[in-house]
Amino acid sequence: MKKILVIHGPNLNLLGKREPDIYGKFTLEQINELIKKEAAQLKLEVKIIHSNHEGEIVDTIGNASSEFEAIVINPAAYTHTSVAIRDAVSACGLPTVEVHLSNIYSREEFRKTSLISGVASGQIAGFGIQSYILGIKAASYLINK
Ligand code: CA2
Repeated sequence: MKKILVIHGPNLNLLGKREPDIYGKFTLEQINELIKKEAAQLKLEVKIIHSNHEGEIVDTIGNASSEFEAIVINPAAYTHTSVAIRDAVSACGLPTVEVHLSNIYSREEFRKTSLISGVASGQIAGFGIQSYILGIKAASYLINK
């Protein structure tokens, strides 16, 4: 079975516990259950990791090509700051789908720039937890096309 890697960036472990108006009421654990269900329906194996640490995310992406066929990543705040994650995505050579719960283009100015989008296969933003489901579907499409 083809395997995909889902990466949750910093502070996403707070989902459902703080700021529900912006990010919704679902916890990261609940989102992960939905991701696993969607992946199973698409006949994909999925590994899900969360990290608050930029270097750990860089290492994870750097090692991904030996095990996975695609990446779905919510880089969270690192979206707007991390040249290191951008370079890791670019170097790993895997199709990569960038996802965001919120519409980063309708929020503060600093969120309107994604350093990741230019090296991702595409971006999905603004659909709450559905952004992850759409992201898994996009990864499946990219693997099988
Ligand atoms: O909309 C998204 O998915 C974001 O990637 C979420 C990031 C934010 O920095 C990006 O600009 C957009 C924030 C993730 C932290 O989530 C929290 C959840 C609850 C309480 C506080 C933060």
